[in-house]
Amino acid sequence: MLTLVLLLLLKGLCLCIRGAFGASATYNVGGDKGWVVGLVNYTEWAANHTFYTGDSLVFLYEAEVHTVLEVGKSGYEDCSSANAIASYEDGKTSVVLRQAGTHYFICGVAQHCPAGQKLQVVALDAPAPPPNSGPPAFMTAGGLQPSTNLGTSLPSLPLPLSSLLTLGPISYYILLL
Ligand SMILES: [Cu+2]
Repeated sequence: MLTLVLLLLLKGLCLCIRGAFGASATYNVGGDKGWVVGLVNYTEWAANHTFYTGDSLVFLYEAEVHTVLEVGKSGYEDCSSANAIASYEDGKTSVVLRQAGTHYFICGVAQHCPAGQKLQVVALDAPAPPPNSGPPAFMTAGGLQPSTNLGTSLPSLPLPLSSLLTLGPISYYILLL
């Protein structure tokens, strides 16, 4: 439970940082395990991240063993490479999520996709950077007046010291008002 709260906090923090700087992020698909067959649930992996346009997915894999095919929805569902949009086999494939919406990737090696080596991610529109990073308006529009120097504006005391002692500090304060 605590871990979940911490994760949520971290996620919020990431969003804040992203909002403040408009930076794009890079994700290693599958985390430490990379782009493999049978070891990573890529649906789960994707669900643990929030993707925005401009972010990059990096597929790390053995070039002779796996490939990365970007496909459409039906290619993803049927594990079909027939209408692949793009094909990579270099072992380190970086794909920028340029369009908002769902992106589909499969491994083109026989039986890898049906065994779970397939990924779909939803890219959200990247949040706009803040319009102005200057100081808040109240600090520049004359809202802040020079502080009054209390030391010089105190009225000269109209009462002798003895009466002050009798009146007490509270009454003296009221008199000053
Ligand atoms: Cu594969």
